[in-house]
Amino acid sequence: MRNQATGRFDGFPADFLWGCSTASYQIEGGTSSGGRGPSIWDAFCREPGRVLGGQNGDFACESHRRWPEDVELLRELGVGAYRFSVAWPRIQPAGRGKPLQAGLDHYARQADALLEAGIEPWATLYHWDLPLALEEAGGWPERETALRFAEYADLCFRALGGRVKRWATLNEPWCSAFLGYGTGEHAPGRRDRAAAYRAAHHLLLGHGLAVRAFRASGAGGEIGIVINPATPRPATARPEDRLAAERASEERTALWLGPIYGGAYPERHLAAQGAAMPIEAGDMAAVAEPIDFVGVNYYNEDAVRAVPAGPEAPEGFAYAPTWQDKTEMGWDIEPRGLLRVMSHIAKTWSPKALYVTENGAAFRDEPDAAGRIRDLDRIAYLRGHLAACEEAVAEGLPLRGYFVWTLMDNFEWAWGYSRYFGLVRVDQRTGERRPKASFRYYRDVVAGHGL
Ligand code: IFM
Repeated sequence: MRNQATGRFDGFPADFLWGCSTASYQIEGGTSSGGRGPSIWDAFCREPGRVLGGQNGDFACESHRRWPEDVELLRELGVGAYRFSVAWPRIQPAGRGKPLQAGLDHYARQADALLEAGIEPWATLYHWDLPLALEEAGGWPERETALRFAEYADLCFRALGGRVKRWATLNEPWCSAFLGYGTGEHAPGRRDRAAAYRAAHHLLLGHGLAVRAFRASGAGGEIGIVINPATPRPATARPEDRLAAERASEERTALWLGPIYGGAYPERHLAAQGAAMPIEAGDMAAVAEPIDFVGVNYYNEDAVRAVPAGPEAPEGFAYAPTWQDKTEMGWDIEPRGLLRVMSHIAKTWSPKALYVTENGAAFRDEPDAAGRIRDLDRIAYLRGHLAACEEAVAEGLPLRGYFVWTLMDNFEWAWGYSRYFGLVRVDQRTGERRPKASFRYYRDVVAGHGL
């Protein structure tokens, strides 16, 4: 809040939530335990050349077995919330039908332990591990997948709703649609831009139907969606670059929040891309079911300039070189971009609440002679982004919480185990967890309720 007398930031509101995020396939391992069925990531990892070093999530951080250790780490960190995802193939191995009790029990036990530790469980229903059987039936480009997702979500609300009070339907549906079906960098690895747009619509439809099921279940609590929006800045102050920057944000931002809040897709974007959405009667009303919050996953900000529209640049923009330092992912470090993207969302769609549901950075993390990791670059990254959160709150944006990505080093998708985002190092051979300096830094932030 901003102090009325001094005009300065006066601290985060008392109920501001500090948390940490993870995702099922990235940490759980135990891919055939408890009757879990195969997911698109299990299959994708086995295709040569898809994942660096041919690695996979079979072992990961072994959290399916070692989750009590994770809860202990979270307790030590002092966070108020833990955002994890439910693996759909643990609940419905083939993506449909009767739920597996072992799968539901697993998440119920974890949620109970979190509650007992004073940590609120935040469950994401879909963080990319689609049951393989559904992909074999066509995957997200098919409407059926949206219907199956809503059914699975309903099972989760009814079984876990007494314990879990905050739900996110999807994590970064842009990645599921465009990296999964457009560029093929992610599972299932298809390269078909038209299919990516069909997937986008069905992801949103699944989201909306799940929100409806949540309200009907009477579970109580809140539900929202987690996106990875982008508002690239114009490379220069030229009006054409400003317009190019606006166009460049649509695929990551308005394509998702436009239908959710306004019931319509950004027509200019669809026309420029020659994309057609497979909309059926009633779909847009379902997609626009009111939600309680928008989760913002933010890592970096790009700069764009206007170029002549053509096959390589259908929307007439291109990414421009920048001056910023980069993380190990090659992503620009630009904390103020977090403020800009949240301001844009707040001004354009007025969500009831915003949460930073992921923010963090990959660095090399070389241990010193004693095996300690003094990851000062990660600490600087977090400090910069927390300062942007302070500013967001001071400006009156409805920012209600912040979650670090991520608790521990894990399977970074197509990068395998080569990119470390964790506050805790995980020994890939033994699964042993060892907190880094950034873990202690974030513990201080949480203890001091801010920077
Ligand atoms: O690891 C991912 C996560 O699964 C989704 N958001 C971005 C993270 C870093 O790439």
